[in-house]
Amino acid sequence: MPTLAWRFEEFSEIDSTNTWLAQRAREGEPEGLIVRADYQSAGRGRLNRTWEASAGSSLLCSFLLRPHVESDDLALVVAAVALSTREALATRAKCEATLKWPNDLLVGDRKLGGVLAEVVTGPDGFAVVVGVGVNLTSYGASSAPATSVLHEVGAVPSARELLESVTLALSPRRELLECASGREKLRLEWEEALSTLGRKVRVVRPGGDVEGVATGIDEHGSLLVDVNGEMQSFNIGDVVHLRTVEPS
Ligand code: BT5
Repeated sequence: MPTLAWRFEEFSEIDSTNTWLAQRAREGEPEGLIVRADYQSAGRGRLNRTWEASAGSSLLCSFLLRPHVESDDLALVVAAVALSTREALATRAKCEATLKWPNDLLVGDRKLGGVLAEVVTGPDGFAVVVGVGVNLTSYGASSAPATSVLHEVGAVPSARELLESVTLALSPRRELLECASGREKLRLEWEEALSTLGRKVRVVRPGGDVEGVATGIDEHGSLLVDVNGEMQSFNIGDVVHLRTVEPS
């Protein structure tokens, strides 16, 4: 696959970078467009939740990808972007984050950022719009524990600088999505980066919560949880980290 030609559009204010890019995807925009904004008036999380960030405080961006993957493997697309953001935070900001399945960037148990992937279908097939929010200088009004790069390491790159590093880190991972062996590499890297594994977790689902020990990620990116000795896999849901389980 030839290297992607990334293209950037930037706004001082927008409703949501995901909403804007999804519309462009529907209109047939080719892969590789990236949008970044200083402020979102209607920033979104998953499941109709909101993403709060004051103007200029965060990296708020979305990537338009058109990977040749089955819908089963969409979690790995999220992982490719989350892992690239984590790498960029380490190299550009000296901020070491872990990932929480399925889509959070954490420092300790505090949320530093999140990823929101949405599938768009249009005349040119399907596209995945992957949005990333990272708290740089402040961490919004979240009631859950949150943090920022400034709070963790005392210095911050600009949102644009961090975005350039994420993009650089994403290029090789985007290529890995194209073949089974590449996706397996991503899966292994994701397992390494997930602080969810080896922990007692609660998976919160519409059908009822389940508790167990998170043990791994399967080939499609679903979370494997040992529930009283029975292995169950979850491809959707929120996870609450309960505690670390010592190996016996
Ligand atoms: C996410 O959702 O974590 C995905 C967030 C993706 C945001 C980006 S910003 C650029 C792009 N355009 C968009 O419109 N969205 C994407 P979720 O796992 O549902 O987490 C949402 C929850 O995180 C909220 O309900 C709050 O509890 C919490 N939250 C909101 N703002 C936060 C912040 N700045 N820092 C930490 N936690 C926050």
